[in-house]
Amino acid sequence: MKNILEAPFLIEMVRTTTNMYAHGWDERNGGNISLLLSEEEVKDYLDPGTVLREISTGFEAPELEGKCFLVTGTGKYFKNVQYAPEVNLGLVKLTDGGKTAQLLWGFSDGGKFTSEFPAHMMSHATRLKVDPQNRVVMHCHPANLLAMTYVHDLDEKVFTRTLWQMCTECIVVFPDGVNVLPWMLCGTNEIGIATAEKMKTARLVVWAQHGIYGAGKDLDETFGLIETAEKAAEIYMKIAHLPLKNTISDEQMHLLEERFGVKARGGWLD
Ligand code: 2HA
Ligand code: ZN
Repeated sequence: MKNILEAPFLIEMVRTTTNMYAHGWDERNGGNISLLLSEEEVKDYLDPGTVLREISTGFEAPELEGKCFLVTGTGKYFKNVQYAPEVNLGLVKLTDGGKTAQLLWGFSDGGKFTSEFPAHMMSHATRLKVDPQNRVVMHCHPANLLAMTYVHDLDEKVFTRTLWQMCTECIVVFPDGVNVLPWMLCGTNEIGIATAEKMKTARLVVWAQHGIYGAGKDLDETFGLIETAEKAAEIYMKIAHLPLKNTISDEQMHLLEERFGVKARGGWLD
């Protein structure tokens, strides 16, 4: 067996958590990531038949039966992942219709997956139906997106249009827009179900007064998606209290759609 600490997926996960911490998106134990891995990717690094522990998930996800995920641990700090990946990360395989997670590697201090595991797994199940290439669900607490949920209308179309208007590239990066959930209790199956429902129509879901979820085909792309939305929110928070003199018009948005071959969410542009 090869050393799992040298696996490309593990190196990328360590780099991503470290980078997210450096961006200030994951204070203390804030944030969590899950990365779907193929059997092909893991087979050289561990034996899927060797189960260290079985952990009950508290939900069902039959669509994810037999699937392996590298996931951040509950109560663990993103800033520490790079120093002790085997303590702060775990690799699990879902069995029993998603009700049981078999721990194949990691969580070596007896820990377990993130408290937001339901939202992650339910979002994976939803996004895989929309896009079979989806591999990543990422949650974090970027300051400007969070700030925006205190002062901006939470209507999804209005919220998205504001973000699109803040940077030219936004509509190109997230033409499907941003969905928004009102404040809900985190860590529950209920917020998991609600998040997954919102993931049917967009890869970004804001949790008002809490943070954001992003989904994508790899860690880099998903990071970039959240990074772009957070940049737009930063511009908004810099200008919201000033008289607005200019913006990006819907006509200009249509030029971007044409130039970059994207289509904005139906009916969200005039
Ligand atoms: O894992 O971010 O939403 C800590 C959180 C909970
Ligand atoms: Zn959170």
